[in-house]
Amino acid sequence: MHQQLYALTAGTLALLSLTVGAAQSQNLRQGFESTSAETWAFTPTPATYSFPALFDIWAAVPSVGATSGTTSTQATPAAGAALWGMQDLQNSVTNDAAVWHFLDFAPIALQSGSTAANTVSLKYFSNAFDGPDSLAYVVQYDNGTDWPATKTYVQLGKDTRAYQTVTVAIPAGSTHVRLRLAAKQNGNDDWAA
Ligand SMILES: [Ca+2]
Ligand SMILES: [Ca+2]
Repeated sequence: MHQQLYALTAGTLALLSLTVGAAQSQNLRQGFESTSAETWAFTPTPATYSFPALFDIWAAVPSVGATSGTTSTQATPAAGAALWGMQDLQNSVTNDAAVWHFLDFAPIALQSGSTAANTVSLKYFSNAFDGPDSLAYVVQYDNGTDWPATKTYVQLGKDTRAYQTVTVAIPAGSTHVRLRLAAKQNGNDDWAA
């Protein structure tokens, strides 16, 4: 009775997963481990990249950032060995433009009855996002491919230094659910999972 669509994002977002307590319930997840257990398909835009020497990361990685005194905390996976790292997203890949980066999680056809997934959850971590930086998400309940304007998204914490869990209830009667995570951020000294 506690079916949960669980998105666990590491990185700014760390991982996404859909989990449930009861047997036979609908349960999908994505923790960026590149295993068959990661059942919620996603698409990154722009395509993934990782240039650790430049601190430019938009990829599944073991960690992101570095702990430094009281000002910064490295993000390590909330579970497993990988997280989705986000660091200095304004870089040579983006022609030094501050462009939105998206992780789009594919529409999931919801089962009917008591086995249907009824929540979407995600875990995220942020370190020292400043004024112009943003980490946000939106959930849609259809089988579509377009998304609302980014200004309407739910904003996430800018400097959590620990994983936070967001859980969204899926409205009764929904046929599908899909999730978009959005990040716009610059600087080597801020990151997210
Ligand atoms: Ca950089
Ligand atoms: Ca920044």
